[in-house]
Amino acid sequence: MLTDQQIETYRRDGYLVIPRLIQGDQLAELRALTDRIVAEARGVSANDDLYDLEASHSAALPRVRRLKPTIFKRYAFFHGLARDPKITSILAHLLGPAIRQHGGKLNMKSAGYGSPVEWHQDWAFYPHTNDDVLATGIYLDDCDMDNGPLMVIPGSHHGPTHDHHADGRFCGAMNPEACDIDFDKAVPLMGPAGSMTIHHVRLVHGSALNRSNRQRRLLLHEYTAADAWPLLGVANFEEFNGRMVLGEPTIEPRVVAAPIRMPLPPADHQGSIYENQRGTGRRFFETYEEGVRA
Ligand SMILES: O=C(O)CCC(=O)C(=O)O
Repeated sequence: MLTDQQIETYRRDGYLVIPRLIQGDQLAELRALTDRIVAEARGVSANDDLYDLEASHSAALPRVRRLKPTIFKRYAFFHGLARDPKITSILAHLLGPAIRQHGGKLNMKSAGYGSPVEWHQDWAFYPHTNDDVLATGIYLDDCDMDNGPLMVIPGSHHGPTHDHHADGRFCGAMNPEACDIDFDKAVPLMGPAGSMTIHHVRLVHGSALNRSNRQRRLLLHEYTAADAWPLLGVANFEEFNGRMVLGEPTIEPRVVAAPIRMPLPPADHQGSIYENQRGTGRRFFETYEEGVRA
């Protein structure tokens, strides 16, 4: 349950942190399953529909940057966790009684080489007919300032949708120099393992690299009110409705004015956010490739 004050804070600032939501056996299983899937990347030599690999990955020394949305189809545990009433009962306060999972992924940010994610708004990737859309993030590890917490710009979800294009193509990252945002106001979302972050789909956010010797894994779930329909279309209606996590679907999308830019034409390196953001030639956060060391 959320208090009225938490709901008000979310509406005003665009984010919340719920400490220790996932605990005990459930957290242990989440961590053990993730370890197992990452270990199975040994022998995998290129990105596929499950693994997004670090540039420094090799089949002998597996380095996974992200587990892709296919985890929700392949593993009953991930499928079930996205629908867990502990989560959906909280979301009902923010999105209403009917909710659909849009997508999700598990970002790794490993010790020693975990990549940063440049500033962006999720809305630039998947605009909908209304913006009752958000993402939750469950930390698999204790997260503090040193291992790359999710960073947000409070209140930025009330502002414009920023340009996420470079050289005429979608690149999945804002140009920090071309927008009117004071990045010194960024707030880190931290907490012990099992804590859940919530951020509004239009909130500006990103994360620095992991400078610690501890990993920082974050399981992201994207959710929409059931009457928020994706402007890029519904390819498979049965699959679309199969992603309902609470309440009943509708064929009457609700349309509310919100600033929109389409993520088109697609990125040169179309793929995960890391691939999209590659090669824009502009970086806010330092990367290990550039020689930064913890
Ligand atoms: O993993 C992170 O710290 C940021 C994730 C994120 O914003 C994304 O993947 O869209």
